[in-house]
Amino acid sequence: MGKQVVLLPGDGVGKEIMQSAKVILEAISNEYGYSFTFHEHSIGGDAIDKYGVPLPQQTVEACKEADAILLGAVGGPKWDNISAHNRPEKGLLGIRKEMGLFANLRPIKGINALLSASPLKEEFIKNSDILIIRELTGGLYFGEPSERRDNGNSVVDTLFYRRDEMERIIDKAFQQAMKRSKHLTSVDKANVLESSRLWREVVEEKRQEYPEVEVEHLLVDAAAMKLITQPNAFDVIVTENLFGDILSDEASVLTGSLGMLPSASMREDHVGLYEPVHGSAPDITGKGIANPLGMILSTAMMLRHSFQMDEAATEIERAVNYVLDLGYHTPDLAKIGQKAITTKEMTDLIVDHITL
Ligand code: GGG
Repeated sequence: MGKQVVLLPGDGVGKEIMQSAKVILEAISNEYGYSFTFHEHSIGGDAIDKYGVPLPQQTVEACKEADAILLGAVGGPKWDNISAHNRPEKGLLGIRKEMGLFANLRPIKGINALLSASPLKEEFIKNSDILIIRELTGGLYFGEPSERRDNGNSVVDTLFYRRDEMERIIDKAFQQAMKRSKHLTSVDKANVLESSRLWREVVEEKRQEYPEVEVEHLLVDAAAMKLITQPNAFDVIVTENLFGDILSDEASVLTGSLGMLPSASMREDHVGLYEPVHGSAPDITGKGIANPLGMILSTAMMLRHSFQMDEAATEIERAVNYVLDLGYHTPDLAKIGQKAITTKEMTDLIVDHITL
């Protein structure tokens, strides 16, 4: 029957890069004999236009039956004036919550061919290899109440976490640190926030179970600075939802473009949701020039984490690096010098270089 993959293209460039993911999976299927069945569903602004809500019930049901989910991007100016509880982003937050996907893994690796695309000095970013683990279903993005008060003149958002929500993400981070260089940086704002003080307590408790892991606590402001001045000082970073969202976008400068970053949203089993870190990029939507590599690398993460197709995943990553080494790039990576190519051209080149 093959692997059942739900595709949620979403909005803006999400639709364009999802096409790239499909083409790559078809190439993998041809080369390796795997079988994938695609089930396309609506989310975000696209779902608001079609069904009046950002996360229709049929999308949730399809995702719950899937072996894995690929998502493009959600949001865009078209839906800016919609009520806060019905925005496109609520679709994305909602599916993460519905599926219990509490751990967002965001690998950030300096790519040799793109060193000159980064505004940072090459010697800082060369060989950088960081895994940011972001808590994904709690914190400010989900806390209630979250509302305007006083005729819109005051506002409340709620930062709420239960201890067990902290324990499971911090445990996941220790597990990942054990598989890598056994160095874990926990990022918080413990000098100000009560939630961060509980976070630190939980990290200190958990580290007793992983005595081999060296643990460092950093305040988020210091971490933000160190990430771009000393990226090689990091290996695995674990942090709560909002800090992780911001720090991983910041870390994208290490790779030259936000368009390069993949992500995996996981729970305890193998089911996961895979999406590029970037959003719907309304400024370039419809031009056919979006960088598909964050989406393609997310597809590789799906093959590895959900389907244990490690060889195929590694082959996609190798093909991406090879094509970049040849000097091809999309316009977001324009600093590397040669003529920029389109989303489709980049995708086709990767396909051409995928071999068994
Ligand atoms: N592919 C990522 C995406 O669409 N991002 C838009 C967004 O809603 N981001 C908020 C978040 O990731 O929590």
